[in-house]
Amino acid sequence: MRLFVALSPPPEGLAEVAEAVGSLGKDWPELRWVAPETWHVTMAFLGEVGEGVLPGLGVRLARAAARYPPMTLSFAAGGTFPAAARARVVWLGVAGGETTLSRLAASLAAGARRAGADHADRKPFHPHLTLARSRPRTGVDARPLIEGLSGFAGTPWLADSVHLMRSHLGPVVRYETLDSWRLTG
Ligand code: 3AM
Repeated sequence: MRLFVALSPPPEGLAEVAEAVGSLGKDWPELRWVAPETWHVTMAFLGEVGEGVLPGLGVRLARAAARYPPMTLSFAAGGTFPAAARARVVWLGVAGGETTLSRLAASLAAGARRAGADHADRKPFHPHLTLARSRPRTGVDARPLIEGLSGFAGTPWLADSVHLMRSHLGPVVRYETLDSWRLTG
């Protein structure tokens, strides 16, 4: 099964983003927008994981979560992967948490690795909320969109849990929450 670990921002925070993005999104036929009900902040991508790994994985992820405190985060400004002139992914940034957020991400990834859920192709951690992906493989020039999102500053929210998520790929991607752990450090 295809797994990742994520934060689930509260509905109020996501509603704010939906409102900001809704007005900007209409003029971008080259972008596929992610359905707001599936929005999340990926902390660690684990890739394909065998079912036998799940019990150990749960123990390791729980241990990592127990070492970090809840963090106040907020959505702020837009960005892209790679450069905005040929964007394949358009996202909203996550502010706050400072080094604690990236240390939590590293601990979750290390715990997963120790449990046997290793994903070799690991990119540097850059917390974000993916809003849209380009239809052309070459990407789109998303500079006007990023400009439109540059002033966005959402209401702060408390990240107090991490969730183990399963992706069900298909014409419509669906995410299933397999387990959740509170940040209690
Ligand atoms: O949270 P977002 O949507 O940015 O892009 C995928 C998604 O991130 C990412 O994992 C999240 C859940 O699918 N993802 C998919 N393949 C990946 C890979 N090979 C990946 N992240 C890193 N490496």
